[in-house]
Amino acid sequence: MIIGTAGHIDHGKTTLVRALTGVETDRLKEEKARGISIELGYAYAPLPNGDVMGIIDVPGHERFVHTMAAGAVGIDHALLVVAADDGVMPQTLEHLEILQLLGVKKGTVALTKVDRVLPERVQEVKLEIAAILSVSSLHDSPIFETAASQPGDAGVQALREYLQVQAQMMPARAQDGLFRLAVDRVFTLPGQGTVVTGTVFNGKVSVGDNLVHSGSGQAVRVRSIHAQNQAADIGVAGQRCALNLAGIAKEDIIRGDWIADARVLQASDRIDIRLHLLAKHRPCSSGRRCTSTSAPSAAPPTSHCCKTVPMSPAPKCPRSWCWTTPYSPSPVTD
Ligand SMILES: Nc1nc2c(ncn2[C@@H]2O[C@H](COP(=O)(O)OP(=O)(O)OP(=O)(O)O)[C@@H](O)[C@H]2O)c(=O)[nH]1
Ligand SMILES: [Mg+2]
Repeated sequence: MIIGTAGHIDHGKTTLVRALTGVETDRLKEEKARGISIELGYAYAPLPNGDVMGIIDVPGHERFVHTMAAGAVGIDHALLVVAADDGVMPQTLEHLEILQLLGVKKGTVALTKVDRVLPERVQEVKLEIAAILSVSSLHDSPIFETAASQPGDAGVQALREYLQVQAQMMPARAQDGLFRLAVDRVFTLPGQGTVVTGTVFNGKVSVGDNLVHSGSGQAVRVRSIHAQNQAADIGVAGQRCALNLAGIAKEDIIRGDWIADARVLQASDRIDIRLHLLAKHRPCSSGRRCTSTSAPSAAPPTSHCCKTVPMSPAPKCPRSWCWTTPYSPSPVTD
């Protein structure tokens, strides 16, 4: 099972991952200096049944939301982190929406920093969390109270055991279908060449396979594989894999590219799109339709910008964006 963290900046995601796995996922000098996560972090923990559970730690800063989205692609289980002192904040909501857009249906909530607040505040934030989850695909998620910076915290222990059970109960993903891996990192290993890492969406890959890079159309050959952080002969759907590739330079690949079976990467002159509106939408006086992210009762209002959708035969819209942000002094609501 691949778990992805989510949640507002400084709410304790990286601290919690460290407490759960013993792995420090903030590796960059800049991350250590600034005390915030900037890049995706990866931690792996063995399961009692011999499998490996992977955790992707995402940054919470609003400027790195695209990095969070890249990390959340392909995860099986979300670990939504909410700090008991702050409560639900803008990126709590934004990350939750991204998880829904990506179709993540399973999750767990860690209510962190409970050592910093009184019990009444814990109950208050639990209500906020229940309210935002109730209108989301993660409405069944249990909430664990944690104080991850305290050694041997009972909440972290209970959360670890719960996640382990979830991981062991998760049915294996089907391995049929054509192989494709979504790249979230690319680097060069001295003496080995280009390595990409990412989650396998479909199918399986073996050492020696010939694949194609989506961005350039270049053919690549798989020299070696690491699956769930261990050397392997094959990588299968649902695993995080690192592929050492021959035939392509690091500079040719960027996050978001695919490494896939050539039959997946067919050009087409038409696409089907299914649009998913995040919040209820309503017609407004200008003839546009704006989405209005009205927050559930116990939750604070959301801050989110939504693109306007001109509805035919609506008059031309003077603005291309509609902001409904109750955090701003004078929100535009129509
Ligand atoms: N008292 C207390 N402090 C905590 C707890 N969890 C995290 N912290 C502190 O909160 C600060 C932020 O923690 P991080 O784990 O870096 O937060 P983050 O969510 O990973 O932050 P970004 O990745 O930048 O979004 C650090 O100083 C932690 O030591 C906790 O349970 N209790
Ligand atoms: Mg972090």
